Amino acid sequence: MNHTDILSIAAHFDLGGTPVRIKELTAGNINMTYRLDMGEDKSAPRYVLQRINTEAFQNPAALMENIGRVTEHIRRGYEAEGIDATRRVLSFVKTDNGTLLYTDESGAWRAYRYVDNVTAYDAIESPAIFREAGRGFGDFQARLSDFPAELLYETIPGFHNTPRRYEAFRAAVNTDAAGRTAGVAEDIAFFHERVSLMGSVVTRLGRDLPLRVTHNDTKLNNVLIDNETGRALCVIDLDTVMPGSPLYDYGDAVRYGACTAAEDEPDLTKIDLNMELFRAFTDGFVGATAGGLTPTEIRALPTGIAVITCELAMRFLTDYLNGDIYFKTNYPTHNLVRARAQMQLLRKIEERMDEMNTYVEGLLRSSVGS
Ligand code: GN1
Ligand code: MG
Repeated sequence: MNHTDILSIAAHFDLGGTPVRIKELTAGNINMTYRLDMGEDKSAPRYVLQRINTEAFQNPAALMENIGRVTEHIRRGYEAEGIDATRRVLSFVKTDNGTLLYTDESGAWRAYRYVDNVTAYDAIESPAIFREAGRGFGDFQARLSDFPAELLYETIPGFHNTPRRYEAFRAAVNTDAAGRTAGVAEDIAFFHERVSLMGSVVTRLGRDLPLRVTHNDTKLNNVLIDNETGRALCVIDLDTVMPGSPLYDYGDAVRYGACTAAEDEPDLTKIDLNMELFRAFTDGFVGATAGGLTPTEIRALPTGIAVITCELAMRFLTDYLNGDIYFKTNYPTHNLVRARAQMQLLRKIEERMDEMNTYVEGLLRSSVGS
């Protein structure tokens, strides 16, 4: 999108002026995102303007209703505790028709206040930061524990229904839309060998694992860390807040943040799971949910890491087979490279499963003893 187009979209939001600078933010794999600076001065307000990917999210109006409700719930929770919520929860801006969504032929757009003086880490710099990230996502979970789930529209049906993702994967293999299956037979077999893992959370949901309102996309850069205090401040990217399992939130964060390499690292020898980071995040997350997780959920946390890593690896390979229609890619084999990196990470996770299970058992024992 060019500068003039962005300005004309921004004009439909109640920003109190015209942006003096526009900067594209490229961290996400789904939506298009711009930062709008409303003045040269450092104290001038900044906003984020974002085009919702309507291939991924088919009902952006319902999605924005979810987000309006969830942010309002979190804001009221802080206020009830006498805590200023301004930088702790995203604040969306109304459009000229009074809703949170502006739609035209270029797409579906929303805007929110940019949170200043924070860092969204793409990679982990210290266990202390990752512990904070755990605290941030755990706290988010706790704050939504009394949110009425039935008010939420399912923005991507079956988003973390891993067995259903497997069916979509099998369909992609059978259709072979991009003519790519022949080159990846071994990669395909990897997932057929892990069918039982895929159902190991979903089949228990609503039985011994409770269904809760969860974030569902807990990459490290979706929790903002305050530059001054070093504390987790605000959880962002609320598109997939839906009923789900905290095991997926926890698992996705560890998958991404505790990996020793980038999500799309081509050199598989660099990929492992850093156990110090695993422990730091686990402590932060479990502590912040404030007793909100059952012992059965805590015991299943390591399984959550394995299942979500398998799911995402399979989603990347599915998209590669479909001809790269879902995730943004930077080069032709990008989705395949991502899939293989996540498959390698899963192998490492599988090797470390006993060690992780022992750790969470220890946490359970120490919380019973305390
Ligand atoms: C997508 O856009 P982003 O980076 O927040 C995806 C997640 C994946 C992630 C992998 C709605 O998230 O599920 O884990 O890419 N979000 C959606 O990088 O599909
Ligand atoms: Mg996202």
